[in-house]
Amino acid sequence: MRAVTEEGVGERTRIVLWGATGSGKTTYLAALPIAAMQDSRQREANWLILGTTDEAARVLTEGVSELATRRTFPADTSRSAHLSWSFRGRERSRGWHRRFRDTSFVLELPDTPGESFLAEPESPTNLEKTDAEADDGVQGVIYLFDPLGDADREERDLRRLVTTLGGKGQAIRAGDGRLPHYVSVCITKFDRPDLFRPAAEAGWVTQDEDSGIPRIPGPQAEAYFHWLCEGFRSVSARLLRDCLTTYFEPDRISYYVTSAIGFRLNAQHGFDYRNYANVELIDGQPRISTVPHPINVMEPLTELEFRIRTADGARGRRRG
Ligand SMILES: Nc1nc2c(ncn2[C@@H]2O[C@H](COP(=O)(O)OP(=O)(O)O)[C@@H](O)[C@H]2O)c(=O)[nH]1
Ligand SMILES: [Mg+2]
Repeated sequence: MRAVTEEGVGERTRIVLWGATGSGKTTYLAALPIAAMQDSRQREANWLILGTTDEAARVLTEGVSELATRRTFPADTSRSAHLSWSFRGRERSRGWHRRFRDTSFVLELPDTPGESFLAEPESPTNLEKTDAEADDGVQGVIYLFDPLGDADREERDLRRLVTTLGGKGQAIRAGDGRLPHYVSVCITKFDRPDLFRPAAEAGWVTQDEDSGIPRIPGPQAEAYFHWLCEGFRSVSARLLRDCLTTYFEPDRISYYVTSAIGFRLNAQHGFDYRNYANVELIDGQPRISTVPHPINVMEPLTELEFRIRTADGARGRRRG
């Protein structure tokens, strides 16, 4: 993968990747090129993903080889500088006609100085210091929510996103004057048995006709998110859910049930309910059992870009 510094990046749709420490950001990034290849096969799309700096290019290539070749999770990147990746693609347009369109956008991982989860919620973070830069021109958010994560920390982290996007004043004014950004909420780690089993038992899961690979279809993903927040775990994430719908327009939020690595599949690439856990411990280290088959990794991103681009006058309003 080549590292380039692209010109004109500021003119393209800007999307930030956000989520508390451990929610799965680095793993999601590493799965993106793999998901892009899947997308190429399934939708005749064609994607080129480039790091906009050497460091960003390195994070991407190393992530992919860790996930796909070494079958381990990418190393901790919680102390990284602001990184961004440029996406250029040719995809088949939605609808019955066979047309292709070129698309391009930038995905950014904001400065995460230690993602200081030990810091007091009130203490200023470096993220807040960069408010002005971070807000400027960002139109979309990929927000990763780990249902098994620490709900309090996740809520704090979501508030930081609101502050970063809107500046302190706007965050406080919110209420009815919500932030204009489009959001894809990705509920991560769907493959984990401690998440998948209860979801299946509660009737959320359906299976793909051909492969049998489990999914929670788009229209149910939002209800599933609410179900998770209502106390799927001992600590409820209701505050987090309320924060999301208070500060963002509910009709600009889409929900996806995501797994960066997918389920363990059998030799026929099918799903087996008796043996689907895709992470095993080998010498005490987690190892991914079968080649990753990401679930809902590209979709939240390409559909977010599509929603932003087709929103009537959205760009004009933001720029104006
Ligand atoms: N089973 C499973 N575990 C995941 C997945 N994504 C992340 N993880 C786990 O969550 C940990 C933290 O993920 P990471 O991407 O480093 O989170 P970050 O701190 O937001 O960058 C990883 O080391 C994995 O153990 C996934 O799709 N499936
Ligand atoms: Mg990370």
